[in-house]
Amino acid sequence: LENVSYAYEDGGTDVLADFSYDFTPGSCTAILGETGAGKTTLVRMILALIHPRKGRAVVYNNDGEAHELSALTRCNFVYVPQGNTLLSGTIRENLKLGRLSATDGEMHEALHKACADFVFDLPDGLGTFCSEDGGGLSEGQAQRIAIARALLREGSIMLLDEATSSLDPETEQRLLRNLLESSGKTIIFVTHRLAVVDYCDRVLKM
Ligand code: DUT
Ligand code: MG
Repeated sequence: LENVSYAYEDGGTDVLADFSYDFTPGSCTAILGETGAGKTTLVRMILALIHPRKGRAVVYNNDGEAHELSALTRCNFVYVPQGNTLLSGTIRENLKLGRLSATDGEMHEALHKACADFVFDLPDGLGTFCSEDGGGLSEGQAQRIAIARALLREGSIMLLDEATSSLDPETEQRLLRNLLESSGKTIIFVTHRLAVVDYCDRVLKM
């Protein structure tokens, strides 16, 4: 991101003002900042759901060529949004939204990485039904299934927007360690918890 600015309304105050940051390949960056600081706005800009009013937002391919962020570059990102995003259906059906062809074995692996081993202890396992917005599961359980679903997706850059806010600190740290060890992805991790910073290479305070 090079000197980007963004305001939600014409003439409104800038949420991002002349902001520059370089997320390097393979790094894990923690984004910290109080509520309303602009963390989700930054994530939306990276996903090209909103566009900078000024400045430049690009992603580089393996040949080092810059491509302006757009709907076309979005497929490189794996996004776990803030809030609950499970749909009505079984856990298996929810995970298949990440990768339609995923086998039970691949789903097990993703659930394990996402610290969601509790699924294996449910009487119906992957066939357990959850209602819209994850009903039937605790918030922290739903969050981990949403992360497992994201892990099944392709895309080299993972964006987690407070995707672990309902986990206890130990589980959150274990999950982050799993992500760092196994994925080889670039990780951008929005969090309110300072302790997570120990596991990240870089910290961006908004
Ligand atoms: N804002 C709007 N319209 C929107 C979204 C946000 O005006 O549709 C404002 C509210 C806030 C600022 O932009 O003053 C930044 O919001 P953002 O959602 O980026 O903040 P956050 O850092 O993600 O806050 P939280 O920790 O509460 O998720
Ligand atoms: Mg937010």
